[in-house]
Amino acid sequence: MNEIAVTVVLPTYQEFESLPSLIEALKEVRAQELQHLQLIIVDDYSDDGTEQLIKDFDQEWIKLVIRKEDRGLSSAVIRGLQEASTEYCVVMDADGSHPASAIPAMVQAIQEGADFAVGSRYVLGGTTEDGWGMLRWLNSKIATLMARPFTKVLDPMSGFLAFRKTTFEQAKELNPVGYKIGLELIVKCGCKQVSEVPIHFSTRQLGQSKLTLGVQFEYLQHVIRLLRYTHPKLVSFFTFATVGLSGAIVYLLALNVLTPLFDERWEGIGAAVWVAMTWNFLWDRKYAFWYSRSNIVAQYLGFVAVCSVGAFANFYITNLLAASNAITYSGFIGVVVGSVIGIVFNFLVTRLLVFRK
Ligand SMILES: Nc1nc2c(ncn2[C@@H]2O[C@H](COP(=O)(O)OP(=O)(O)O)[C@@H](O)[C@H]2O)c(=O)[nH]1
Ligand SMILES: [Mg+2]
Repeated sequence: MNEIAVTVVLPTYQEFESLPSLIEALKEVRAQELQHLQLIIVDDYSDDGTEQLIKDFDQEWIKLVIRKEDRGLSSAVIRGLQEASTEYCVVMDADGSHPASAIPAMVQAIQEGADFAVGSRYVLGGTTEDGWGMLRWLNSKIATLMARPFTKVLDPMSGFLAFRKTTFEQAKELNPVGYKIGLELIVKCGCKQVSEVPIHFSTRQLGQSKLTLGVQFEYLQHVIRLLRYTHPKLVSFFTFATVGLSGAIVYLLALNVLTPLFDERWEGIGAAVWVAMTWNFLWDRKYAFWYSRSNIVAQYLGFVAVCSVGAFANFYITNLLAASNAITYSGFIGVVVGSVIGIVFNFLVTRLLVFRK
């Protein structure tokens, strides 16, 4: 393996205490197996002595990039990868969780045909150090489950990664927001064959974890973004249907509030139809057709025109039944009929004509 050139990208934020032992471990890997190993540390201006520490090490194979403007784990990783000029790249955490000794096996997995390798806790032979609380464990399990639609990898949450630089360069629409850069790369680089190399995942000994509640919320947004990327039509339709359901409830509420305010019943029903239609438009534009950002007024008029068939059926039936029934009951039948007529037609036609890319 000695001829292989590998760059290890290490994102750091206040890892002054953990860095020395990791650098020693990487030195060992260099001495034993990968003599051309390079290290790029991307530090987000920790200002904790990291800069002096690396200066004191004074090794030509170690490069320190200090970012003063940008922040965040994923964008730091991307920055490091952009700076790498070797055939192979490895990404790992600085806190000692990831054993440097697994790097050669991960690179070898790529050489043997995998597109991507992850250091895995959950594949046969992988282990996690004791001491994870119930909550952290459950958290990790749920997060892993949520990654299921994108990859069959058992440990998709891993931040210990290896791949060819050319694989990274294939990435489409990389979004550096969020913590799970491994998952992002597997999806956006279109990696089919992901190899899992068993590792022992150690608990951080020094310094603080940066995994906060905010980070977990970001993960939820990340999963939605990835779903939009991999299954855009399905996400659109599912969201459109959900908004439609909420619109039906809004319609029934509006009927009860508005009909008593008008002299004629049909006026109140018309107003409720209009309220529900506008409600649907605003949420559909924001979430079901997130990618379509043309003129909102033109889109609104188009939306109203397309939805008018179902909306009119709803209006007509509600008005007809309301002559002999309670308004909520009449409205319910009306909105069900209107929705059945509208759901597929409105979705397809607004998607095609109103909410274009
Ligand atoms: N450059 C940079 N590195 C970060 C940032 N947040 C976390 N890291 C690094 O990413 C790695 C994983 O972070 P860690 O806090 O251990 O997360 P955990 O293992 O999920 O608890 C460590 O090397 C951190 O120093 C950040 O905002 N910028
Ligand atoms: Mg950690």
